[in-house]
Amino acid sequence: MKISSINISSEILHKMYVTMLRIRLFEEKVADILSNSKEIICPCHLYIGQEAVATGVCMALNKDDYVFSTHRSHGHYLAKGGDMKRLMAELYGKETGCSKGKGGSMHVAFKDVGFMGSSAIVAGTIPLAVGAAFAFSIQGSKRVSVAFFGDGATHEGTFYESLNFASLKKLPVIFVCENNQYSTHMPISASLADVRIYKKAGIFKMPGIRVDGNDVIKVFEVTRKAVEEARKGNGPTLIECLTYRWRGHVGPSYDLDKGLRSKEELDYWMRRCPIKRLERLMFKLGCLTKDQKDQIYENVKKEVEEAVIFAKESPYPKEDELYKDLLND
Ligand SMILES: Cc1ncc(C[n+]2csc(CCOP(=O)(O)OP(=O)(O)O)c2C)c(N)n1
Ligand SMILES: [Mg+2]
Repeated sequence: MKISSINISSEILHKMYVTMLRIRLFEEKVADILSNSKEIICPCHLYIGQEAVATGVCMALNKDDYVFSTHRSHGHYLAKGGDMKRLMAELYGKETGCSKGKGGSMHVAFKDVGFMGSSAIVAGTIPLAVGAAFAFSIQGSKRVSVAFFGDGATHEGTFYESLNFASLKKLPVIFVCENNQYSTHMPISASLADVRIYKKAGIFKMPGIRVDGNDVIKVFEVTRKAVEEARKGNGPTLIECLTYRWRGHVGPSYDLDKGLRSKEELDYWMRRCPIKRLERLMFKLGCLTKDQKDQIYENVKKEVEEAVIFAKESPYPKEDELYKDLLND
């Protein structure tokens, strides 16, 4: 099937659709739990609205490629293939969690699928992704490493240092900036002298591309090209994905009462929902029927419910676990 400039199979479209839906329904459930109970007490930065970025990027990767994530971690974790039950258990602080209940939403990892970790330190994982790419390069491996980060991370010096070193050494790393146009409550126009983040790549003689981050196929397409170049030894790419988070910076609220963003702005972006957009395309192409759609929703809802049951039924970590796993043991 030919869509935009690439051939893409209906199998890939289905996988994209299911992945985005798993992220969306998982997070809506988390939002619901946060709003109505105290079962989850760790701060959760929800990814709803940005699903096409994690999905499009991770679809272009192999299982043994590495991904490094941020405080807004759930979408990256699920898209790279992390186990949903163990993510929910982590949010519940249980010993079956992917970080044994000691990391919470912002510190998750699932190394079996190359999801190397997330961090609360803004921009903190960018140099880690570069370090991993440096190791791949020294080993002569064809693997690539991806750093996901927000627009706010581009205020940090380590972002520029990382771009410079990666370009200088032609490292196989893809820098994926999710420009959701806010850093906590600050709009990007109040914090960056030049809001065209992709342009910062040129200073370091590497390609920089801006893409519609709510178009999963476009994100997949540009990432696939960047990965191809990286595997050939041609160095890094900076991909700026323009997108928007529907909820507030942290927690389930829409933050419309804070005088920071308008209902009109939120509505505009909700009309550009990345999942509905792909759904419409798949209907049009005849590769998704109404019955299939209903069945996919049912399956994903069931998977999310099972993750909640698993999390609730799991025990809390024992007290003697408290000081373990701190220094790489
Ligand atoms: C080094 C550092 N500075 C400040 C903070 C506080 N902080 C947490 S999230 C955040 C905003 C990050 O914005 P962005 O990178 O755009 O990601 P988004 O939340 O929009 O996904 C800030 C400033 C932090 N955690 N780490
Ligand atoms: Mg942001």
